[in-house]
Amino acid sequence: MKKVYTCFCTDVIHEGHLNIINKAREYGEVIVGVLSDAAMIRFNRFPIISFEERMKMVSEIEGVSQVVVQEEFDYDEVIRRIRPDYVIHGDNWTRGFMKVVRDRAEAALEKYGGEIIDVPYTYNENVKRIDACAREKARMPEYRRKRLRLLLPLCPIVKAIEVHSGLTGLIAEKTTVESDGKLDRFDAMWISSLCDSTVKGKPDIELVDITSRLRTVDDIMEVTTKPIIFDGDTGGMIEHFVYTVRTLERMGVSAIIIEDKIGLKRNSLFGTDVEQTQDTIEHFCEKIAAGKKIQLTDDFMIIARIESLILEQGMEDALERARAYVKAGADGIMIHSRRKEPGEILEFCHLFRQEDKDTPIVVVPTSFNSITEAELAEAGVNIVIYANQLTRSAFPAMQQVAIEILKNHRALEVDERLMPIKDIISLVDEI
Ligand code: SPV
Ligand code: MG
Repeated sequence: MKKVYTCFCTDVIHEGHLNIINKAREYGEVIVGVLSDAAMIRFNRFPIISFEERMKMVSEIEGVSQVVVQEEFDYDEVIRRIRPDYVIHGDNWTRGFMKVVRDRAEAALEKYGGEIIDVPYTYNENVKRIDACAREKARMPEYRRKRLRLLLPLCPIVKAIEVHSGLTGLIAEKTTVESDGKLDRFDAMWISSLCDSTVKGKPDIELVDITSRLRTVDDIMEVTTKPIIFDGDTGGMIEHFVYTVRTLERMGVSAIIIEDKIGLKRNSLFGTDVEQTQDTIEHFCEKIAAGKKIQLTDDFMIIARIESLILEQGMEDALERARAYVKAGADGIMIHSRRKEPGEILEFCHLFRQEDKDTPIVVVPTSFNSITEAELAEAGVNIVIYANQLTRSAFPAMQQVAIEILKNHRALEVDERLMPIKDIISLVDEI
């Protein structure tokens, strides 16, 4: 009997899945792969029920003769392992980012004469509703909050990009590329104080108040599912910080990063060009501990950001602070630098990792931007944040268009560079 393989990446079996099974049965014995939690978490189909429950659910479908685990989003490994004669899938994978997965499966099958069967994708009202329901659940605070913690051990390095609106949130959520024959996406989002302030035309000095910052968080949350890392600036007064932690945790934000500065905060990239004061170790530890104590779940992370290198206080000061902040309960350490070369960041990572193998390290390579994700991962970094690139790319593009409209007294000349009207009006999905 021929072997027919399909993979389910779902929490609910609907008629589309049954249709695939029935079609598969016409070709031979049906083997269904259940996508692992790790692959589901990374590729945005956040599992709502456990892996064991999904295995059981699939094994109970009539006509399924075997259930196996598919570890990777890609089919290569599972094809090599079970050598199916056919791989059957909805034809939705002939388009969009899934096409890469299909092409790779096809290449793996071709090696021994296996074939792909594309079945017309079932997309009726009922299936749409079930799909929307699963997507909505993934947006709920209890699911999205823990996603950063879950991702950390699963990713070689968690990649976060700056977002400051629903639209930039959608870019972070949806952008997918094929790189080195594999799909790649951002894993998380960073709500930068610099960009959240800049888009409001305000300086990055903790002037945009927390109510306004939370409004931005809410706009982003409404249209995304990826975990959010919130730039909490200094965290403010301890008495206020505990309220911020509670609110962010309740909303479903995954982490806050607070920096060890006090008084009027200026952006770190000014370094010592402006007056900035570093907090004492004791006071900052008190803030971290107060935040940890107030949390209601184990999901939310408080990450301590060390400004010693920015403020030229030396490596030993940075390490001493890292030790103290971890002891006070910090769930991660962010080390920042404004040097062009990554030397001091790598040195910190090397020394910190000698004494602490586990605490996640976060870096923001804005200045030292030649370093690659692989090099950072190799140095023991767990989260890389691209902290301001979307804002910095949008502003010059908008400014140039404004200049040219003024120069030409009309918009014809800029039109070529603009997104077509038909694309912008359908950019955002309606619910
Ligand atoms: C931000 O993005 O607001 C940051 C990172 O805090 S930096 O601008 O490099 O200080
Ligand atoms: Mg900031």
